Formats: sequence, C-alpha cells, structure tokens
Amino acid sequence: MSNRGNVLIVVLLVFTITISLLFDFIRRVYLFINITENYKISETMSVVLKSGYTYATEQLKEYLKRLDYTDKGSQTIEDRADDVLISAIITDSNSKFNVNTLVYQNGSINNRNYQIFRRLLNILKLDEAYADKLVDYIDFDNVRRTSDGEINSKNYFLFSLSELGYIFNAEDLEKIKPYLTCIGDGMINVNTAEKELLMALHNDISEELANRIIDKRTEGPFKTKGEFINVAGMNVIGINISDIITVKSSSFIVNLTASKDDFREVVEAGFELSGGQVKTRYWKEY
Ligand SMILES: [Ca+2]
Repeated sequence: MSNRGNVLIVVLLVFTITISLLFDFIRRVYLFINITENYKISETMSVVLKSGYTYATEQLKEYLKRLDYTDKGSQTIEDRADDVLISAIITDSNSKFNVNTLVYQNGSINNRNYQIFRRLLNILKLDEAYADKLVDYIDFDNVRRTSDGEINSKNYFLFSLSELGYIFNAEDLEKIKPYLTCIGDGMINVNTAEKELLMALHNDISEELANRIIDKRTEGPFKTKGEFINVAGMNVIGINISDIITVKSSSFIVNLTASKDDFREVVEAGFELSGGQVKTRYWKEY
C-alpha cells in the first residue's frame, strides 16, 4: 500500500516537473521569438533611419541650393520608407544668436556679444544676470562673474541647446530659446532675425527703427549689407555692426525623426553652406 503510494507520488512529481519544464520551455521560446522580433525591427529601423538621413540630406541640399534671402527654414520634410515615417525639420541658425559666441575660442569673453545678449534678455524682460551665468558656464576658468555662477559649469562650449536647462528656469528658457542657437558662424541674418534680436544688435536700434527695417525687408529682402545700411537711421549703426551681420543664411540645424509603432529614432544634424557646397558639421543620435 505504502509502495503504491510512493510510486504515485513519484509519478505525480515527474508529471509536475515535466509540466513546469514544458512551461519554462514555452516561455523561453516565446521570449526568444520576441527578442528576435524586436531585434529585427530595430535593425530595420536603423537601416531605414540611415536611408532616411541620406534622403533628408539630399532634400536639404536641394533646398539650400534654392535658398532665398528671406528663407528661415523651419520647413518640414516628410516621407515613408518601409512603413517608417521620416520627418526632418530644418531651422535657420543665422536668424538666431549663437550663445557660443559669448566666449572666444581662447576662452576669454566676447564683450560685444555679451552686451547683445544682455540687451536681448532685457528686451524679453528676463533677468540680465543670466548673461553672466551663461558666460561662467562656458568660459574656461572657475572665476565667478555672478554669485550663482560657475555652479556645475561646463567650462566649454555648448553642444546642444538642451544644456541651457542648467542656466535658465523652464519658463524663462521657453521665452528665450526661439532666439538662440549653438551652431554656425554667429552672423545674424538681418533678413530673417526677429525684431527683438534686431533691437539687441545695437544700443541705438529702437523699436521704431527695428520696425522700419522689417517694413523695408518685407517690401524686398536686403541683397547686400549696403542696402541694409541705407535704411533711414541705419547709416552709422549699420557700419558699426556690419561685421556681425549677413543677408543670407549659411548654417542650418536639421532634426530628423524616424518612427514605426513604438519605435522612435531621433537625430540632430548641423549643416553649413560654403562656396556652393553643403557640409555636415555634426550628427548626434538621441
Ligand atoms: Ca567657467
């Protein structure tokens, strides 16, 4: 009796172990299938993203060749390849102030651009002390220009505007970000810059004068710096700022996104136009 009972227990145990092994096996197979499936999708995404990038680059080159004086970029190109949606947003960097020009390549402060940035903050009704905080963040030394300067400072140039989150509070960043860039030659395009940035270029550019500039360029874009300097009231100021302005943009940022179902790949790339050639300045995957 007890022997039969033992046999039954053994049979039941074997049965239970077999069942649990089977479940384990099924689970593993299922996991493996999922991993393989996800791997396939991510591999496809990667290939598509690269072709998407090539496509967007070609589109951008065509776009830049046809570039008009008043083109601001901010254009969106969309395309589908293998069910993956690719979108590229092009933004004109020369219509914005390059925060990296606050500091020269040798690490010392560029006082003129520092003043432009202070004026821009003032015009946007933001605390001018942000200018010192940002210079402290970028300049190579650890000498504080302002009481809360040099805290977690990078002591080097910005690679991405997202770093401004260390300097500005969220609300203020929202206000100033549309006027800023961190790539390009730092020249301000007087055909595409917003009124607030035009006013910040020189202490003597009043709102009235900035409006006159905008009226003039709306009639027809400035094709030379001379045409800009000829705007009534701009002759002295225009000559004074002629080395920091341009009438045609040459630096562009492209934000590229490839998405399929829950998968999303994001790339930011910087392009520069020089001598009729389009050059990739940087490419950053997120
Ligand atoms: Ca510093």
